Amino acid sequence: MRHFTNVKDMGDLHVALQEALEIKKDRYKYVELGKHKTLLMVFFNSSLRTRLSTQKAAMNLGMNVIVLDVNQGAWKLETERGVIMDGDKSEHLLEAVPVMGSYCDIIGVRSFAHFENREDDYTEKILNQFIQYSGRPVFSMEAATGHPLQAFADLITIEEHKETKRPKVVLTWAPHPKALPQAVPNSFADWMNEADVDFVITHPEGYELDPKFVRGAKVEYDQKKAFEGADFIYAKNWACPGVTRPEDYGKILSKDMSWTVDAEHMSWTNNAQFMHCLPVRRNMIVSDDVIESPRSLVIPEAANREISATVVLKRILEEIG
Ligand code: AN0
Ligand code: CP
Repeated sequence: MRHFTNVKDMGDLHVALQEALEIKKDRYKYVELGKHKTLLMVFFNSSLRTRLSTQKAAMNLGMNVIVLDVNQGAWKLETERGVIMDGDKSEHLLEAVPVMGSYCDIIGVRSFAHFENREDDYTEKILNQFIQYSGRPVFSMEAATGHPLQAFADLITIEEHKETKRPKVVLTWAPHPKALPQAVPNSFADWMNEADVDFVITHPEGYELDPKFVRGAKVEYDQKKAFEGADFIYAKNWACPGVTRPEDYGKILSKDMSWTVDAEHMSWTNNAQFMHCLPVRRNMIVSDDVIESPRSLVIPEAANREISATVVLKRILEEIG
């Protein structure tokens, strides 16, 4: 694997899962692989889990790690070509990216959707500039439309905790005070569609995810019906994806608190286990009692981010030799 931006880069998911479980048993097994190799992590947005778990993964593989928080201490970057740079941006991405590439062997990029222009977000303009101009393998640490390291960790978590061979997995929208990207639900759908699960998506009308990610998944607008028989409830807020009404892209269409996952919602399920990628706003997305219950997987799910990142970095290191 050279770049890692979506589920297709991973190949056979059964093989990927076996590799993940093998690494989980002995996370230093490949500690020689990354010797004298440097990972650069570039953050345009905040992070707790991705920052720590990806650095830990690189250390599991014996790599050196450098981190750049673009908004804290670096020059403000222009991303548009042809702009007369007489504003507050001191440097262009077209110089900054190859310079970053010259100091490392692999680059991880976190760059959320801007919600200004759907086309720019959905063509992954920023991530693709890193792929095109850095000269290095690039992986997504959550880009505009995907968060594949999270979805891979989610898949590992489901594999470890499933109580039936083919569990019913429900992705549910939940309310949130701020407009959030579609990266997490897009990638979750991307991966669940390839996994051995019965996958259902539920959200209020207007929140339809991009068909490129939904593919054949069942969409049920009645949250209660969707939850019936569920083995896993995966909650997440996202802002309007602009599929049915492009002019609504990035807007909050609903803050309907009847979608908040609480004990009553969980009682509609097959004693489901609760998942969320974190960070989560309690009593907006999920009630205190559900997230604290023994059926909540949020902590092991976050812990598996170290494992998904170790597999991804291992595969890239094997490719570059
Ligand atoms: C981000 C999002 O929803 O994409 C990151 C989640 C991993 N969440 C927030 O900005 C709160
Ligand atoms: N789940 C996740 O990616 O968390 P951070 O935003 O804290 O990295």
